[in-house]
Amino acid sequence: MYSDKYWEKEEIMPLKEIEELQMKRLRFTLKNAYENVPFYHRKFREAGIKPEDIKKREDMAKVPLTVKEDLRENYPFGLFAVDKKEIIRIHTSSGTSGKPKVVGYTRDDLENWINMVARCLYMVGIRDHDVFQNMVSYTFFTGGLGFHYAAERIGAMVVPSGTGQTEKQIQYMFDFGTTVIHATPSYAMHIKEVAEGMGIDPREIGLRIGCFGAEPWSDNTRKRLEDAYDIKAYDSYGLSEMNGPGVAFECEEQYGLHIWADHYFIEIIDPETLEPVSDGEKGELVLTPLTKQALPLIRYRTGDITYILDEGKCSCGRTHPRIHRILGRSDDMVVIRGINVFPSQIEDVLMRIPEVGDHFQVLITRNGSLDEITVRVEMVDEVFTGELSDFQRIQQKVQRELYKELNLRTNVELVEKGTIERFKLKSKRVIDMRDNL
Ligand code: DLL
Repeated sequence: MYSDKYWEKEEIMPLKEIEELQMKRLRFTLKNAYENVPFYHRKFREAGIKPEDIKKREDMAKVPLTVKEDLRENYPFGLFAVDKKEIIRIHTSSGTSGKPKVVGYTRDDLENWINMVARCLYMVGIRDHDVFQNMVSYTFFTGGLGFHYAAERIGAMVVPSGTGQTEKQIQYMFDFGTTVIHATPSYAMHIKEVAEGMGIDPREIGLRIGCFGAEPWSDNTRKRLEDAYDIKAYDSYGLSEMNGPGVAFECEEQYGLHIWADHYFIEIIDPETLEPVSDGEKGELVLTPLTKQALPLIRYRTGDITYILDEGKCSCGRTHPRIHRILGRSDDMVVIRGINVFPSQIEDVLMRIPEVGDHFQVLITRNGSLDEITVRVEMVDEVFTGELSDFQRIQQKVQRELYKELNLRTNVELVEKGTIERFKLKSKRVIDMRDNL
């Protein structure tokens, strides 16, 4: 611990010093990749560049990008820069198809990662007196062990409960005096529902803080979670290829996520042209780890869409830039009748309508040559009168609100509570049936 307020001194380093440190560390990463990963040696040669050609930030645009497919093609360890005996842990991340992406860590990598996540937890006020219930998968998913070791490092008491057995999880929260929960936002919604089914008001548990991430969610979902549990809910962002969680995290201001610029070189590019966007513009986040020994991915395309908030220094005192919460993944985006739609936009609209319950599903079909989008939502019990006129009123309201946000006509289906699938890890809310028709 650096002081009462910060976990590490780097969190409040003057921006200029961070930038100098970035360039110094970038040289290490580029050299590590070029000298120790044949894939990068070849790519750099083909592009006619050497690590020493990258002297200033702007020079990075000359360096070839790395994509998820590169990891799959070099499965399992082809992009590692160190001997296998230096690797002390691996994790994997599976996409929708094909081989998983395998990521590896040296002892120093793990040490850095633990401290990065500890930084995030300390930043939102988690201390050694807290009881931290870690309700995500502990196996290949980086969220389990990533948070586990960081919370231990802070000195909190960790409850490694994983996912599932939801009723027991709720009982443990009471028995162990849990004060902090970590879950995906969709599982947190599900836990709330299960608690209510047990006749428990989740506000009685005595929680203070919720850390939620690993999938897109919205500000209106945050409000629902904060109200339901009487907590402050923080957005947590990361990806296995960049260690896992701990890449970016909200501070107590809850206004954008600080992204740790001493460990990651940050770029935002236009996903179509692949050129850097202008400052503050929306685009795909591209990251280069600056301290990673085992897996120095260069200009890695995360697929995640966001932008840098240009708000000057944060009142929490941390100097690292802030990104807007992830708007969606470029591969999650659906194009309906020419309009781009992210599931998180739909979620944001639905979660601010009080009559709408916590779960929804989006079905995309094709009727002749026309795309149709159907949003299925559950209603909250209190408004479920069974009267047809109430049904129609709510249906039209949801349709109207969605139209205002998306500029798109949608079919809205109101369904009974419990009809829509619940998720324990990442949710899958969009079912695109156009390819199967
Ligand atoms: O999801 C790491 C993680 C664990 C993050 C626990 C936060 C908490 P992967 O399974 O490799 O790693 O998935 C990474 O999930 O590229 C995003 O598309 C998405 N994602 C992660 N966090 C957020 C978030 C972990 N806060 C992929 N908001 C990323 C939106 C997120 N999307």
